[in-house]
Amino acid sequence: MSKPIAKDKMTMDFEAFKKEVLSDYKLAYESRQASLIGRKEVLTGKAKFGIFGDGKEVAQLAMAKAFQKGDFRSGYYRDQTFMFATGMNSIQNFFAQLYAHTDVEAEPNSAGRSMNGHFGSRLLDDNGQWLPQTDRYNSSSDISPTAGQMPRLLGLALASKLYKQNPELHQYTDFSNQGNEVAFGTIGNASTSEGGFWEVMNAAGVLQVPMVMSVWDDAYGISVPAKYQTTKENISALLSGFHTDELGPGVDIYKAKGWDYAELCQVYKEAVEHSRTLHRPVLIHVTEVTQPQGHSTSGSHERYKSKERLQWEQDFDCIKKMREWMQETNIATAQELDELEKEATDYVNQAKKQAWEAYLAPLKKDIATCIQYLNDIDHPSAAEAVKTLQSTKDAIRKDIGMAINQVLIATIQQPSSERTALKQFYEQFIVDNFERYSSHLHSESAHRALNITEVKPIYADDKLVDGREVVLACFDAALERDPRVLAFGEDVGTIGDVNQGFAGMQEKYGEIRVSDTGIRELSIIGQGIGAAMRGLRPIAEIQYLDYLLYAVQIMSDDIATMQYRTKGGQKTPLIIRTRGHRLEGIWHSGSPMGMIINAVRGMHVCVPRNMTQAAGMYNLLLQADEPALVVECLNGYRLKERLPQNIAEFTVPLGVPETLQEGSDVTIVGYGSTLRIIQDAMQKLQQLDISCELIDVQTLLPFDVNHLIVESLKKTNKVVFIDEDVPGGATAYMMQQVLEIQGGYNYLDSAPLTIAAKAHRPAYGTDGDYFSKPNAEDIFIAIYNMMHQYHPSKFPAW
Ligand SMILES: Cc1ncc(C[n+]2csc(CCOP(=O)(O)OP(=O)(O)O)c2C)c(N)n1
Ligand SMILES: [Mg+2]
Repeated sequence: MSKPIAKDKMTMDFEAFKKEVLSDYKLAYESRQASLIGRKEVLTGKAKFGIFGDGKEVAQLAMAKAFQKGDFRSGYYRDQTFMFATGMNSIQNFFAQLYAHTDVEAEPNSAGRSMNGHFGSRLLDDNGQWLPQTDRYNSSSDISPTAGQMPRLLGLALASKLYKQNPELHQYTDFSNQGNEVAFGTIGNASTSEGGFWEVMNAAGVLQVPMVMSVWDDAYGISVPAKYQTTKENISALLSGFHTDELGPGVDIYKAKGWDYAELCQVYKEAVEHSRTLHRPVLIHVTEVTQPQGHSTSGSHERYKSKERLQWEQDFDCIKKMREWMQETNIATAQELDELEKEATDYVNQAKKQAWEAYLAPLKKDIATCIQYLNDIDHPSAAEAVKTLQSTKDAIRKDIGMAINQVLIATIQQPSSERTALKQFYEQFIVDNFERYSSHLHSESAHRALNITEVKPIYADDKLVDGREVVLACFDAALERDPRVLAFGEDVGTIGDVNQGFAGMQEKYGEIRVSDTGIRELSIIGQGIGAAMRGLRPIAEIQYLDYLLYAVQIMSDDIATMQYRTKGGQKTPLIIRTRGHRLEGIWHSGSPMGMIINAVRGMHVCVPRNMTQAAGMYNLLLQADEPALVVECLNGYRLKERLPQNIAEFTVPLGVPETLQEGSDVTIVGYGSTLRIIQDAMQKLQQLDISCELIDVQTLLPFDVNHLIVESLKKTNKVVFIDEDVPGGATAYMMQQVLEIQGGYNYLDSAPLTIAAKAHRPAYGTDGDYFSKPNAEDIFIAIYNMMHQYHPSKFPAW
């Protein structure tokens, strides 16, 4: 009796299996068509640049099968098939991105801001609040720097470990099902040459996190073959020492061929299950991958690939091989497949057409409106502009901007109500395009940092403690209050950081929340980025400001662009803590603030002068949903401060300078450790009856949002900007803000001045420091000379 049932079941299973395989094949074929057609769209001028996932289709089908709801992807520009297979992108979305359609519904990855192939899912709702993650597939948003996806990937995987191992986090079911989620990384073979790849693989092995790293190995990185990229031309062979063995758990290595559907499905199933259940990182080396159209639309691969290689790529094309396999195993006939391919091609052409029409529709509307305004203007330039707009094929917004501007210039001497109407239309056009192309540099949610209210510190008595005890009390309160808060970095765990700001915290809150990391600044920050994207509140510590440079790349490329490049679709409210400005020597007393603030627009940069201000900023940032860097003063931990009674609640608002001393002759603007040196100089100046007003900017980004500094200039009519950065660094930035943005030049009676460190790094020793950085004597002389020039009879030459 059981036999026929089994046979039926087999037949049913076969039918289901066939259906699944055919549906996979169809999707792979559609994806291939999207690549082929996409390239044509670029070459015919409808899109500017194209980079496609052809050759990588079949492996991505297998990866998608193992991808579950709640999981995350952190990948790169070849992953279109995976995005289609998981439904995170449609083919129409794909073309919308190719055309740079700025509508977020049409192009959910980046609202037209990123070039094609830069994927990402919407993690936030329209108000910037987290959407649930466990009920859907998730992809972090791609960036172009090769291996730039790696640091973030580590954090996405680490979050699962944190959610699993800390029972207090089990309540956050929108973010994790007790840590059951896997973070999937993808990377090209050549990009594994980057340091960040190796750093993250090692860190993943140390941390033992559920991370599945796929390498799409097509043996090239643009034109450069594997022999110049990878020792022995084999990344999995190189990584074999990472494999779990008798020495301990590591990163388990799998291999599969990029054209072998059955093998890929099997390997992905096994590897992902292994990673998910054991929380073990794995790497899947997908070999024998091709690039049918070469690297991108920028050039052809015939220039650098041999005839043999090109022939091999044709023979081992994954779609061709999958088709052959389906025929050989009687899954489908040639006729069935031909039909399916035709359907797929039609479908893609249709999607392309719809995407193009949807992209053009608002443009056409804007052009029609613009023409209406132009037609109202009685001037030859307007008729000319209309003609140009009408004859330009697929005119874009740039054409509108140029046309209107041209007419406004030509009619500048002929005011009319029609010209005013055109000008108003132009002004609205600028506003609309600001929204399209420049919104969301920062969070625009209700929780943005500038929305968090100030709570002043309250003091019970005048008792003084070491500065480090103030930040320690603040961190203790934060860890106590919110299980999502965690801190990590070099020496942060056992000893509670090199300056004891976390002393005893690991003992109190456990290793899962306060932990030591390896010496790997880039991935410490990456750990924070990914964890913050999954709803946690990490404080990632970089031991000294001088070593932040290792992480500035990822801060700049990933953190600072995240809100912007997704038009508010993703955020990473990570706090980076470090200390700088002053200790000893070339690599322990740097203050490269100009470099930093210019690299991380999109983040906040706080420069608290003491530990109380720092604590107030941490308290504020922990309530906000934005990423920030806090640079504490290295020489401030043992200086005495009062401990606020409301250490857990008080906040220091961002972008609000504080006047530390009032004065009438000169306004001095500075921050951080330098303020104490300035105060020394001010005492000397006071002896000669020069009264200085000292302002601490407190945060460089944002900078004096209420324009308080210019109010001081109105009184003193003179201004000096002082810090320990190189000349023309952050002092130049502060000067631009005050003189240009705040209109401070209107109130000046003498040339503005910047006083900075020497252009070199600070030399070692007390004298090295004295002659490298602005000292009280330098500051005195510079300001005295300013006063001499202003009033030579009262202040004779120095
Ligand atoms: C840091 C950085 N350097 C250089 C580039 C330019 N670039 C873009 S893709 C690429 C080659 C990447 O090759 P591979 O990792 O093998 O990926 P594939 O394109 O072959 O899939 C290069 C050099 C870049 N985007 N980022
Ligand atoms: Mg490659």
